[in-house]
Amino acid sequence: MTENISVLGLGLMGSALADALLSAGHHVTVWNRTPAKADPLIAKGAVRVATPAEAVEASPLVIVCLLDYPSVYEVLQDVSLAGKTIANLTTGRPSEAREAASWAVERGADYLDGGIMAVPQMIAEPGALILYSGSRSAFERHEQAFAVLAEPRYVGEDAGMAPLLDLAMLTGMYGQIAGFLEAAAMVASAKYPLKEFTTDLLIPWLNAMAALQPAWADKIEAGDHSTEVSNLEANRAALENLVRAFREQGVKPDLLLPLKTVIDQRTARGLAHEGLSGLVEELYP
Ligand code: FVH
Repeated sequence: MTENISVLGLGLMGSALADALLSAGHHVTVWNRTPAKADPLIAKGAVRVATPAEAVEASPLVIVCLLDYPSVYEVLQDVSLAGKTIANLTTGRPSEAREAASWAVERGADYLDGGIMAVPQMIAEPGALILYSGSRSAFERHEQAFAVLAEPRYVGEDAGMAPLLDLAMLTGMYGQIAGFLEAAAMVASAKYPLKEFTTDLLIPWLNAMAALQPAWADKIEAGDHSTEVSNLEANRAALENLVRAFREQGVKPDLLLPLKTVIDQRTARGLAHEGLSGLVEELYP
């Protein structure tokens, strides 16, 4: 079904979202602080308006994709939002999303927050995911339009949940990148072919290890950190060995050291018999 949809913010991501909506046949109205960024979209049939108020007025669904939350308030502060659905896909913290939800609801809008798990080039391609939280009825009303952009996944009424899960996924990604970079430094220091190591050895190993994580999740939820795989004492020794090996190889183990610190901390509490899943308990103040 063709919908009228407005997009506020035509940076790299906002432009990709508007482009996907146009390609799917929707009537797209666009606004951007720097108007010229709309030119390629106008050539594809989008309607450019001069103010955010005109953009909001034009459509029941308003997708916002700006730099940050302060810019969202700057753009929408004097605009009537009554009766509109605001889908704010700007990246932010859970607290910012909850605040924005209250702010929008006070002004008579339905509010959805979103976490985009994709880069602009992935929009409308398989593998792209957007998490949504906030008004369930707004999500259900516009789910088909959202599906044009990426797989839409609704994660709950708490508007903060999509950004929270977005940040958690990024955390997993950065952990994986940190592990890769340390491993790469070690392998390169020995002049072993890095690409071959990465594809033939590291990736299959990481995939095998990732397959254990659902069982760890069960343990964390149950507060049961018993293990029949390898306890913290063994992992403490393994990390000690790794750190020494890195230094002997002339590589700094800086991305690995925080993990060793937390293992040492947990072990010092007399919990060396536990598995690695118990480390999560050390992360709450
Ligand atoms: N690009 C990506 O890969 C990531 C993927 C995950 C999600 N992020 C988030 O998406 C938001 C927008 O990101 P972007 O890539 O489109 O960013 P830019 O190309 O830098 O565009 C920024 C837009 O925001 C406008 N803007 C900035 N400040 C203001 C302001 N004070 N008032 C009005 N508009 C403002 C800017 O306008 P202009 O500079 O073109 O005039 C752009 O439209 C972001 O939250 C990412 O974290 C993308």
